[in-house]
Amino acid sequence: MKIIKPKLHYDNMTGVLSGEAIGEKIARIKDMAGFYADENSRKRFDQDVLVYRVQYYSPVPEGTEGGLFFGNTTVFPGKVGDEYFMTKGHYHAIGNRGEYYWCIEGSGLLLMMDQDNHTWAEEMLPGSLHYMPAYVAHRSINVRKEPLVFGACWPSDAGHEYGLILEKGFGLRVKEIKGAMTLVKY
Ligand code: S6P
Ligand code: ZN
Repeated sequence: MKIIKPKLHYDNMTGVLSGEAIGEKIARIKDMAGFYADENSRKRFDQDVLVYRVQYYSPVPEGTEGGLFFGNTTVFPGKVGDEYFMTKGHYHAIGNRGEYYWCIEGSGLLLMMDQDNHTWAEEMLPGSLHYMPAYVAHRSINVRKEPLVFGACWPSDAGHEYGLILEKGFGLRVKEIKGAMTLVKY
């Protein structure tokens, strides 16, 4: 019997994936219009600055029922005005799909919001594991001066619903106020 060599490699220390069918998604300041409280500060920023980068393995086409995607996200350190760099945040387009995150490097907060806008935060630190139930939006925030790196695994038909987040916000914002990380209402 032929033993097949692995086609994919995952670096446990850094979360970096290598091999075939690995995609990348990047978000720069110019891609974040409408997500930060201080839109004027965002407009004044160098538009090409990287806010976060996602690397993911898609063994099946996006939208395939029953498959799984596996990836990592690096949220770079920085602030727009007094608000820390963060991901856009999303519900899954197919709302009844859950997801796992695990923190690899750095530290931050994972904000979660249910459909009634009830919002809560979990601390992300190396080794923390986070389960996001169905119908719960998720956004990750880097509250330190080093990159925040976390892994993720989600259903290949989950999709991303960003429009609702732009419309109704995320319940809480994470800002640096008088030198301290502070959660404020939207
Ligand atoms: C996908 C998963 C992550 C995020 C990534 C960027 O379901 O939750 O890969 O896509 O962290 O966040 P966002 O909110 O810009 O998609
Ligand atoms: Zn997700």
